[in-house]
Amino acid sequence: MFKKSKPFLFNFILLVGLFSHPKNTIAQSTDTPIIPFNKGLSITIDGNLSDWNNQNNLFCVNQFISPWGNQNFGKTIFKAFHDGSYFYFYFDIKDNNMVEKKFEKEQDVGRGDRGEIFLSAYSDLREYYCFEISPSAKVLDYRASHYRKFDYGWDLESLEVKSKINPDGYILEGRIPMAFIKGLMASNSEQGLYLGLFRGEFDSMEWNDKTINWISWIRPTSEKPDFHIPSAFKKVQFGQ
Ligand SMILES: [Ca+2]
Ligand SMILES: [Ca+2]
Repeated sequence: MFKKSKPFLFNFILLVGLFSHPKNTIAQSTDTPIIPFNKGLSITIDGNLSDWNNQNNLFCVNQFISPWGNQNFGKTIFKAFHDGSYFYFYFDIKDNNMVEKKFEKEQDVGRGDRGEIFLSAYSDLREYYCFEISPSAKVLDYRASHYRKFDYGWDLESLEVKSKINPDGYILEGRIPMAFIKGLMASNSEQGLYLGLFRGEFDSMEWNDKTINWISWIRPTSEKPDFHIPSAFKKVQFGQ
């Protein structure tokens, strides 16, 4: 009796698995996600996302994880596309306690809440670029090479980003010229880049390893929090 019911149960579990999370699998998928090409979209970089409404053909990450910490963090959504001229993106981050250090130098961004985009042409991170953006759209951008060699003097002047702070979180909306991204892709032969999407979630100005929550779109293979390693990146391709 039990033996007979097994195939049914197995099929049922398969079906439930297939259909229970249809929109949440982009980061877990073994396929290479595509940043779609959209020509007709008119996006204004102003921190207001109404211009993204009703757009279905987007790269969308709506399930982030805390690989080393508390899963009880605010909903985090990242969406993006490109139009050949710019890579457009936004983070929509729920956060009831926004922490941001007074901005005196770029590295102050690293002392508080932020969304982060890392890009590399190389799976071994011999060279990669990081954009860390605070709730008030202050930017810490730098060039890096594995392992943790940071050149904070590097800036992407053409990065545009605006934010909107709401009572329950913040929105970061921005664009990066495709000329920069194509320049990176030109240095490999893969027509894609390795992408890191992260959040630093703080609840206090004090640096406290127990309460800072490091959030990612994929799970890096590291026992301690670290986004500056190859397994924190996942390959994506840019649609034609
Ligand atoms: Ca907008
Ligand atoms: Ca926070």
